[in-house]
Amino acid sequence: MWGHIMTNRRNFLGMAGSAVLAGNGLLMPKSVWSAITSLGPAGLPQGALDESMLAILPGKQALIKRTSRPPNYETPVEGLGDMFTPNGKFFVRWHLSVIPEIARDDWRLRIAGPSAGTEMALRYDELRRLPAVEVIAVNMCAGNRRGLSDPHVAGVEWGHGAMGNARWRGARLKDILHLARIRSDAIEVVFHGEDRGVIPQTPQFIKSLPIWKALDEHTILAYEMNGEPLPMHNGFPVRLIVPGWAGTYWMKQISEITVLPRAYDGFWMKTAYRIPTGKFPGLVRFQSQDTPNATSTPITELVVNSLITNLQDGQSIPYGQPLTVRGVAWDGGHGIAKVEVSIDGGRNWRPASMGRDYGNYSWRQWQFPFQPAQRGQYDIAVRAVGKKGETQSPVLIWNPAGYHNNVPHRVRPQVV
Ligand SMILES: Nc1nc2c(c(=O)[nH]1)N[C@H]1C(S)=C(S)[C@@H](COP(=O)(O)O)O[C@H]1N2
Ligand SMILES: [Mo]
Repeated sequence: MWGHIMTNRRNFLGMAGSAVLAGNGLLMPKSVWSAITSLGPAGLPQGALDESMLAILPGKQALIKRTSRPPNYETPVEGLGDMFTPNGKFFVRWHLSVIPEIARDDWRLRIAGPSAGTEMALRYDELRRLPAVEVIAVNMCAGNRRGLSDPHVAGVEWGHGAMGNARWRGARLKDILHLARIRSDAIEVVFHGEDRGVIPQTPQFIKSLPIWKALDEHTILAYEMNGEPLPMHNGFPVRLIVPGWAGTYWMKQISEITVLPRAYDGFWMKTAYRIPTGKFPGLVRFQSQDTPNATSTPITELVVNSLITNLQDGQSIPYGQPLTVRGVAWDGGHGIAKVEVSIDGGRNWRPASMGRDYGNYSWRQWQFPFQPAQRGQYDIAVRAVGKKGETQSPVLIWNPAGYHNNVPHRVRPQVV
């Protein structure tokens, strides 16, 4: 009991006198978040909560630091209520610790490989001269909510905030692949970044996409995020946007593209970011990476999911006032059919009203107004249904890397 109370104490940050650590080690006043901002849900491993704090990376506002080398920072849940997540509040995920700063004019994108008809290099200004398109899409780490895996699993112990929604602007990847005259035998397109491990043996972060997804008109090389240049920690100067698919494919600081007539077999495809075969039926398959009889298959599109953004566990709500539960819902790009809210711990569900539709790759805001009838704890939950009829899993589909946690989000505020 004591332990629980203390956890919550440590877990909530009071506004008065609270401070966050900037990248340079200076204490900065905490300004952008409310007094009840939480460092994460109580279900996170205690060690992870103890080590988390609000901290500032260059070009960012205060975010919840889960690890510092490499930098892994998530957005407090209250920062996910906006239609578009501001660049300064957008989460940051890196696998490798040596992250260069690349000047726009030094940036080059090399395109080559056995299935590219010509080898070529693009400069930043050349990329900007190609037809520009804008895509609104959710970027979410497949391991978002990993910290809530029960039993716990290894990896960055994320709460709910390894995600965000933004307007991405750039050139279509397919236009660039056509400039490189890709051949009809192309099977995968491979993407390299510029980040490196501390020791040379660390496998470089390299990912591939099936050719059909690379050629999709929504897959772009973005140089703008919400109308501004990308923050350095979100991939400046240019990153890949793969709408509907897990963040792992969204290569930051992209420097090289290789077009292959076969499957790419690097560590980040063959070992990492895979889910047990058959555990998540109904998701699109990455066939060239599906070795016969393999027990795992690459992660691909996101699963249907939703989040309550304006209420937290333990938050006090004044009795006698109407309460509106708000949040967002998203999926892998098929669209959200409906969102339902329960105010009685999941016994009864009623439809939420849906906000404006910004396209299937965007999240959708929703709201649910009601009048709390009595004082005491409310157990509020949300669940979304996708347009193909897919629902959120009522119980965790446990897997060793803690991916695809779409158990309905619950919060227990206190009406006082
Ligand atoms: N170069 C590079 N790109 C990367 C990564 C990385 O470690 N290096 N991580 C990927 C993963 S796993 C995720 S979830 C997203 C996170 O994007 P963000 O940091 O802009 O939020 O970036 C992806 N792109
Ligand atoms: Mo990720």
